[in-house]
Amino acid sequence: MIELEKKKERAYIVSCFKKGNRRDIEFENMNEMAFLAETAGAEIIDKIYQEVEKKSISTLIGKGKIEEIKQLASIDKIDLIVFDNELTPVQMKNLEKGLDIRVLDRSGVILDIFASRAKTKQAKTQVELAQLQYLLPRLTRMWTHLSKQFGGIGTKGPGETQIETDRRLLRNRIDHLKVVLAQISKQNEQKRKGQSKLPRFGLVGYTNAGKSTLMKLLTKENVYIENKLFATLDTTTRKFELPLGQEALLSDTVGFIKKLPAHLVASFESTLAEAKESDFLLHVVDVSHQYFRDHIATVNETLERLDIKHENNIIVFNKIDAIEDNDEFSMIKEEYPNSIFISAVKEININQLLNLLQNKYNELSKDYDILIPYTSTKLLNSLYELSEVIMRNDNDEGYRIKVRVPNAKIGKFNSIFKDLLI
Ligand SMILES: Nc1nc2c(ncn2[C@@H]2O[C@H](COP(=O)(O)OP(=O)(O)OP(=O)(O)O)[C@@H](O)[C@H]2O)c(=O)[nH]1
Ligand SMILES: [Mg+2]
Repeated sequence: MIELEKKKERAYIVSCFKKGNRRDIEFENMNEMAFLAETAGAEIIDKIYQEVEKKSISTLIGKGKIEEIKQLASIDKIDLIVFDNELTPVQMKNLEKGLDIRVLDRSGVILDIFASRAKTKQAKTQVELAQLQYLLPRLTRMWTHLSKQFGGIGTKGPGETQIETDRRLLRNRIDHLKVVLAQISKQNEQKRKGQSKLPRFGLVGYTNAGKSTLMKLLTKENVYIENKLFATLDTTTRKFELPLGQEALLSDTVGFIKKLPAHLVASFESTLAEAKESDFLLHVVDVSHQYFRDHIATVNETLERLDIKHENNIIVFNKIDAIEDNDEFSMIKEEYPNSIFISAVKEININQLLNLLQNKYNELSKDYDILIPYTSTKLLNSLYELSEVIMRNDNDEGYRIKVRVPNAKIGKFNSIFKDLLI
């Protein structure tokens, strides 16, 4: 019911913010909301905002504004009003009643886009879970809708008992989906454990920053790229080659956005597990975007919410081909001296990026536990050659050793010690 139709719906974007807030930022948020709504299939006819001292608990915007929007909307033949605010179930219900038009909020639109993009079982389950959690407190409103739609005698809407029953059904479904997701993430974890011990680089960043474009360029794999928000939902991991010839893994992940619904973040946690387990994260930023600094902050906040460390990330500023102002560009370079500036589309500075990855690769190392039987003592020499011994414990079976192997030596290390790992 919160899905948009296939045909383009004519929509207004409405935003309500406190007097004294920075208007340019609020307008940018509205632009982003419009881009989201367009991605979901709407045609944006106008953007309307109201600055208030205090947002109304029951209707968000004032009564007069509701009346004004209602009149404009009837002239413009508007099908849908999208609020760039998080609406409470009560506000949504009252706004729909007052405006007499369907109302969606930011979360509703994002969920809708995710629902239409989800392809794998994991993504579909994650989206359904987030949708149901969003729907649960709004159930009464949905029922009011239905009874209106099929209006007439005997369809005055279900009584409280019916709604309670439906709530219970929804809760059951939610519990079931959680179990399914836990199973999938366990399977994935198993799969990753069995995967190669190659070092893994993860791409994270704001939606539309160019993560998948970079992924495609480095791995030569065909990945989905689009100038729309949330082109990528599932994490994909592919091999790529470093300048000195070693192989490493690169993971492309779902992009982030401001005010991402909490349920969605929570349910995508397992998709992002791969990013979490990366040895090194590249934070891709669209530097040609006027508000890229806000994007960086949002991505870092989201990573924190997901308990993913970001202090050591390298920022990769992408789309330098699209920067028009050279002075501005010089300033940004000074502001972020440890970053790298590339264009994934025009293939500028890609070697520089690869060299950086090579250096990181050389720095990276992994810990292993190994048991060398006393009959194979001669292996100790190679072990010391290839790794750093962190702990050694001699017991009945042999030498139990914890070692740190630099990734550059993992290949050789594995070829000798693979069968002795514990
Ligand atoms: N001008 C320019 N455009 C780029 C560059 N890299 C990517 N783009 C464009 O930016 C848009 C988004 O690219 P994607 O690679 O899909 O971005 P993403 O970060 O994977 O986006 P999501 O999957 O939605 O999070 C596409 O239209 C790309 O062609 C670049 O270096 N320069
Ligand atoms: Mg992508």
